[in-house]
Amino acid sequence: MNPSSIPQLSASLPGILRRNAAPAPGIVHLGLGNFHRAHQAVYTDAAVTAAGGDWGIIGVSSRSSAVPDAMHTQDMLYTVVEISPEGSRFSVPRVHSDAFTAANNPDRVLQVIGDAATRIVSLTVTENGYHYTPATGSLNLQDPAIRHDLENAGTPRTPIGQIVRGLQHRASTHAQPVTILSCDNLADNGHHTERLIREFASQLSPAEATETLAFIDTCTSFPSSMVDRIVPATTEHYRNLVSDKAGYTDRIPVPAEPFTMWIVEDNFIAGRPAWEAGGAVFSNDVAGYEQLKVRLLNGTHSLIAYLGALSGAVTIPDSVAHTHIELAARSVLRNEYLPSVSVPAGVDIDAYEEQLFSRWRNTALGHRTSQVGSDGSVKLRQRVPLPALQMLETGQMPHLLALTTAAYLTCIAPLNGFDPGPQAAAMEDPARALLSTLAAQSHSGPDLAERVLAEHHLLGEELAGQTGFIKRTGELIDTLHTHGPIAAIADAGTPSHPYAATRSTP
Ligand code: CS2
Repeated sequence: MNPSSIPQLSASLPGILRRNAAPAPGIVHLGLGNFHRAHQAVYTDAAVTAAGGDWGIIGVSSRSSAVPDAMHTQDMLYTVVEISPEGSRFSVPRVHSDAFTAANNPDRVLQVIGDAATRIVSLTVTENGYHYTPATGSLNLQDPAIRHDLENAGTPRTPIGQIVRGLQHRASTHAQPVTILSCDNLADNGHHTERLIREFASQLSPAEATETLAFIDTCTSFPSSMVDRIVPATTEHYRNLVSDKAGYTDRIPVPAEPFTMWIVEDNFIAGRPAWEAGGAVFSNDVAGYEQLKVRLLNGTHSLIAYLGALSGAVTIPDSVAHTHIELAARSVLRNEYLPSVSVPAGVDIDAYEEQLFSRWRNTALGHRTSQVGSDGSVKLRQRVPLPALQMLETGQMPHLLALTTAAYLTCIAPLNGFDPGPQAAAMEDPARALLSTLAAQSHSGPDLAERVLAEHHLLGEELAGQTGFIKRTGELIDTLHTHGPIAAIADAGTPSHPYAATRSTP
């Protein structure tokens, strides 16, 4: 077909939409990225199809207007492209009633969060979007963006600032209740978000703080939720796939794996969509599922990403195809993450592990090591310290958690003269500048590990005092620099690995 004759995605294309219009808005979602559009939006679409309700989503993008602009030219539509080695499946959710960019319309953010019709404010802003201090878990009051939001009531830039300013608006007008729903990979994400919101509110003038905190006490709820779906970045490949196979052009398709999971605490003060219609599970054991996911999936994912990047692997499937990386991943998952998790009733760990490896091997998806490896300074804080501390307390050295940290630092903050390769160079990280400075001042791996973990508390205060772990991380940084990932995996003592016999012990 001549490309110019392919129609653009719109509501008038026959046969692709399940309803005539998006529902009236009831949800404001902060973070209009791919993950939201392939996860909560899909569940909401199923919920509204099954049970109706005014649960349309107003999507708010933080700074970029690319997605809102494209959505407006496509009748608020986009395609979810489910990718598996067997082929691709296309679907078009119709749940977004509007979309805009916060940076261009800061007062509109406050207006929509403050609107009485809004009953849920949900967030997928990544670990980095919460502006907390990894060392303490508290709101980072030194962060210029948080300072800006405390000083400028009408133009908040951070999600926490936007929510608190929106809640102030609600408190002073109609005082209708609203649920704040974090959908990010943070342990105990409901409580974590509530804590940061309360910390921000406490910094307001005494009268404002009292009123806002009283509103938070009585008119908000903060359910925790565990979200799971591997959603890579959109590339030209997916745009071409949609125009070739679905027969229309879409500027913003979202690739996603077929697997999807959502475990939610049923604590919605102002009602919620029937997300169970899309397969969401309402459970009182969200914490168990979160631990399972953040540690076994996300934690192991980080190791795969960093070792992969250092081995030249562009994608996660390329990385786990290296036998030594697969063995290291299995070992960290089983021997170092799993012992720290209270496995929820009914979860079969053998099946869960196999399912993870088959998801990671999805070569068709092209999930990049540089994407998973980005923002490690905030991600590892969620993944590594608690399981590591638990092992250290019982006298065991978590060699592979030390290797995860060492591989991260080797990618982001290599010692002088070492080139970790293009995948590592493509990783973004809010701590990159600081860590590079520390690396430039360091003369060895142990020196770098000491500066980063003991002096700067990158993985929290408790781990900062664990000299054995810090030393082990430093030794592994040196091994990675001088002998590469295979030797470092052997050095970390991956069981059943042919190099394991040569490992050093603490
Ligand atoms: C990944 C996650 O980027 C990362 O750190 O571990 O984005 C992961 O793909 C999702 O959490 C899967 O649900």
